[in-house]
Order: sequence, then C-alpha cells, then structure tokens
Amino acid sequence: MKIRSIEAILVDIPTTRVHRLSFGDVREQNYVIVRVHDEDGRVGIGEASTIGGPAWAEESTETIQTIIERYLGPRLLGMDPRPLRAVSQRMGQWVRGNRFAKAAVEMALLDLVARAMHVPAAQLMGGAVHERLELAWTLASGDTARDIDEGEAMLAERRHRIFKLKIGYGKPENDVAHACNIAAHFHGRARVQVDVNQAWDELTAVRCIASLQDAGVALIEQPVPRERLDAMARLAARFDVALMADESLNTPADALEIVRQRAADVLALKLTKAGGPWATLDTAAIAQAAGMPCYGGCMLETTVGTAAYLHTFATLSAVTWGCELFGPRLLKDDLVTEPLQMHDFAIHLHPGPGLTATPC
Ligand code: MUC
Ligand code: MG
Repeated sequence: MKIRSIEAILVDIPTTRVHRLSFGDVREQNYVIVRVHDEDGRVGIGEASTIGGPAWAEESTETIQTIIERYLGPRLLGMDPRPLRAVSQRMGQWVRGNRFAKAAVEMALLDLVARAMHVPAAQLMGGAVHERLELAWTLASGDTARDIDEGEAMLAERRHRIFKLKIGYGKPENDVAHACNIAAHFHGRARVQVDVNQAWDELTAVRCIASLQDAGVALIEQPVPRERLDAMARLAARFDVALMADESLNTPADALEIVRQRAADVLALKLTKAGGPWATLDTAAIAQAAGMPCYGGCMLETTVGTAAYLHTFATLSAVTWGCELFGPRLLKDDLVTEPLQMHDFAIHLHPGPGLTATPC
C-alpha cells in the first residue's frame, strides 16, 4: 500500500446562526479538507477546522493548506501509510508546530488505512470503549431569551441536555447574569457549563466564578489566558466547581504540566490542537494516569472532522464528561451524504469502515 497523491482543499460553510465567542462573532466556518489517495484508488479524508481564522489558535486554513501542499504532502508520496504512528513521528520531524495541518493529514491517513483494512477507525486505536457519548450543544446567540428557547427546543427533541454557554464577550457582570439565568432556568433538567475563551484576568475570574458556582453552573472552561497555568491552579484549588483547560492544553507535554500544577479538574481534548489522533491518545493517557477526567471538545467540525474526533474519543475511558461533537448541526451545509447518528442526547459511534461510511 502506497500513498499516490494528497489534496488540501479550502471550504467555507455558513453557520445556521451567528455564533458569538469572547473574541468575536462567527458567521461561517473555514475548513481544510484533506484527501489522501493510494495507488489502488482508495481515498482517506481528514479535516482541519478553524474558528475565526487564526483567532482561536495560530493557524488559519491558508497556513494549513500551505504546510500540507509544500512540506507534508510531497514527502509522504510513495510511503506506506499503515505504520500510522511511525508516519506521525516522521511528520513531527519535517514540520514543527502546525498541529492543525498535521492533524488533518493524520485523520486522512487513519481513514485510508481503516478503509483498506475494512475496520472502523476506532479499531486501529485499540477499539471503542464507548458506543455513545453524551452530546453538549453550545448556546451562543448572545441573547438570553433566544438561548433559553433554543435550549428548550433541544430538550424537547431529546437532542441535548448539556448546554455550553459562550461568554467573555460582554461585560463580566452581564455575562454572569446571562449564565446564571440560564442555569436557573434549566436547573435539574440539563447541565449548564460556560466557556470564557481566555477573556478574564484572575481577579475577574474569582468574582465571576463565585457567582456561577452558586447558580449551579457545572463546569468553567478556560476563564483566563492560556499561559496562566498559575492562575488556573489557584482557581482550581479555590472553587469546588470543575475547571476545564482548553486553550491551555495542546500537546501531551501541556497535559503533563497541567497535571503537575493541578491547573484544571477536567481536560478538553481536540484532535486538531493536539496535532492528531495519536497525540490525543497520548494526552488522554496522561490524564488517565493522573485520575483527571476528559471532555471531548470540538472546533465546530463538519461530519468529516467530527467522525475522526468521535472514533478517537470512543476509545478513551478517560472521556467521562461527554462531548460537544455537534458541529454538523450548526452548519448550513455538510460534506457527506449520510449524517452521523445523533439522537437521545448522544452521538453514536459509526460502525465504519474508516471514519464515515459516505465520503464526499
Ligand atoms: C471552544 O473554545 O471550545 C467549541 C464549541 C464552541 O462553541 O466553540 C468551540 C471552541
Ligand atoms: Mg473552549
């Protein structure tokens, strides 16, 4: 089995509504879709999703495409993709950082090899321990009444009973009032958690988390800038409410440092920020050894990326806080003909082969 060619295609898809994060509004999502072809005509598909171009992380779809076309693709040609870990190691030697680019290629290689072997991708990562994962939805319209209506509809349709609120855009007092109102509204019927996306300093975080904890918010995600592990550690020690590291956690080495400093209670895993499925498994192994639970994060992927995240998270017993693999539901369009199974408050593992049954 040999790699014959690699394509990196830019795709923009509008969201079904404005998605407001601490750093601005998102109206469309930008993707790099990677297609790896082998000499026998098989294709594997992967994806890198960015939020707000290089606003969430350093990479944009344009840098990802360049890294793949110029530095990864040409060197992979003619290689046997089956020793997936070894290929990942080689890519790490050719390209430092640029983890989103490497992750998209690794997803495509995983899909390709799993298809060639007629097995679900999860099987190549040790096999699934979860057949379903509880699935969160993000309420991020920026309007309390609209968010409550949206949450009610999700509950009635048995789609979601975990709601993540994106805050950090407005004045901290207003954001806290918004989150507390929603937490009170759904009390006893849904889990409410907030994602601050690094917007607060430590003093603001202390003030706001106290109120959010009292209101019954279950999880506080990345309240302070990603470099401030010292502040994250103090907040984790000070409050009972669970604190989750997202932007502070990229590589397995970051996970080790977070564990060492106890700078979080929960780790948000994402294949792109980690640099691919294998780095995600390594990160989860550190969490597991430290007794630190994980949450299956996302970057608002299409079904292609969502399937790669799902197959990976399904193999991880450390993922006990559910996941937010709802990306396809926020998009006006998708890249596959058959959607993933999302019902009864959960996303369900696709039996394969590969990542999804119906490539674009
Ligand atoms: C993030 O920071 O977690 C994931 C879901 C969502 O609404 O935003 C993203 C990014
Ligand atoms: Mg986050």
